[in-house]
Amino acid sequence: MTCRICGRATREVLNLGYSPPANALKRSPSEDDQAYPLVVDWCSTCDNVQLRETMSAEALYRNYLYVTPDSATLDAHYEYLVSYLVGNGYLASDASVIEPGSNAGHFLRHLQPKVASVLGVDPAREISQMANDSGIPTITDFFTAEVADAIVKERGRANLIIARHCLAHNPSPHEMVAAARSAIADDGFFVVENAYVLNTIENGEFDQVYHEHMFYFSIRSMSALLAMHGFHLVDVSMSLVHGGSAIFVASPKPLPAGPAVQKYEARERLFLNAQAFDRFAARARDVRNQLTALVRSLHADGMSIFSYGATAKGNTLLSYCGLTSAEIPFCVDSTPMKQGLFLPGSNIEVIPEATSQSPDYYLLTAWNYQDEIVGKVRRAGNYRSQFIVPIPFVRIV
Ligand code: JHZ
Repeated sequence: MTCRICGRATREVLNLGYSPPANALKRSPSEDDQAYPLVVDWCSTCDNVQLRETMSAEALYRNYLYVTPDSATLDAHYEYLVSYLVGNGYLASDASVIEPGSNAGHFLRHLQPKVASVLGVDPAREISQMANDSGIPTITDFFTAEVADAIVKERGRANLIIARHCLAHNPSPHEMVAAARSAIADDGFFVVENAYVLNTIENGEFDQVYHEHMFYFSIRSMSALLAMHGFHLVDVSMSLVHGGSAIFVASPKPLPAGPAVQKYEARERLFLNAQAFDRFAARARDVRNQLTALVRSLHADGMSIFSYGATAKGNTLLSYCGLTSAEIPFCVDSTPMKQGLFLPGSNIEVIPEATSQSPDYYLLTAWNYQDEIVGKVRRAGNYRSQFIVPIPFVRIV
């Protein structure tokens, strides 16, 4: 294929076979699953890592089930993010802020008391309604050029546009970046937060590959994308959230790239290469072999195993490993919209945290909240269940 950013030829670096879309949970295990390929390609010209075959954003997000969880880990991240943006002069108290992909408005709720105005834009019908109902004004749509124009006509240009974990989620990131360029004030900033490719690869997080994650951005691919739409990458900050995420800061003004951009770009030149991708693919196979052997032997010994977190990445993990309700009958998850449904492919039933008995083991499919979830389970009085943590390597804690 050709690169969706720079148009040059790409090469395959990971093939996880076919998997159903992660958030296509079902009302009944007898419903059919539609599975699509999960093949990752790398463009060595601009270092863009991308899904070869993409699904339409319309199919993935209009009736979406991922609601940002209430989480101490995320609250701490929002605190950090705001202090980073304010401390570096990217966000002022009189700012008007737009957040594409705002989900139920968790981040904007955090920001609202600290700025002049907030506006969410999210295509998920039910979830954007939840945001509006809770006092976060939200337009139910994708952040396109037309939507951006309408916003500018009504409210003027924004001082900050912040796209958290959504720019990589669309077959054409050009559309959102172009919309941001037309809606940003001349002295404003466009901030993108996404899983960072070096963390994904170096931590062996192959389960971050699912149909919603169409891009795995690097400094170089992000700079190339931004430059095509008149933005300059000026800063980057790294966060541990979601397995390791980059916060990219761009300006329409030709400001010089700061030292952090140069530092991480230099790291990428050293570590983002064909050998790194080979190791990444080998680690995926190792996790599959070890996890399936462990779960099947525990199951054969009569141990009960539930999964914890009906995550998108958990779906990739279960699907690639071929684990199903035969070994893992229940998945515990705090999201009311997911409860009572069945995970696609594996047919595992999602149950609320409160109704979970104490299985012998939890497979922690939400491994990015390990401390928070283990702490929550212990505080609820369950000292019995052990946790199988699959990433970065299979272990029992
Ligand atoms: P979580 C989603 O991925 C989808 P997922 C999306 N594509 C993306 O990019 C990333 O987020 C950022 C549950 N939970 O955040 C709630 C508990 O049950 O890892 C969630 O369903 N108890 C937009 O789905 C899931 O785990 C808890 O105490 O991989 C976490 O999903 C906590 C903290 C969470 O993202």
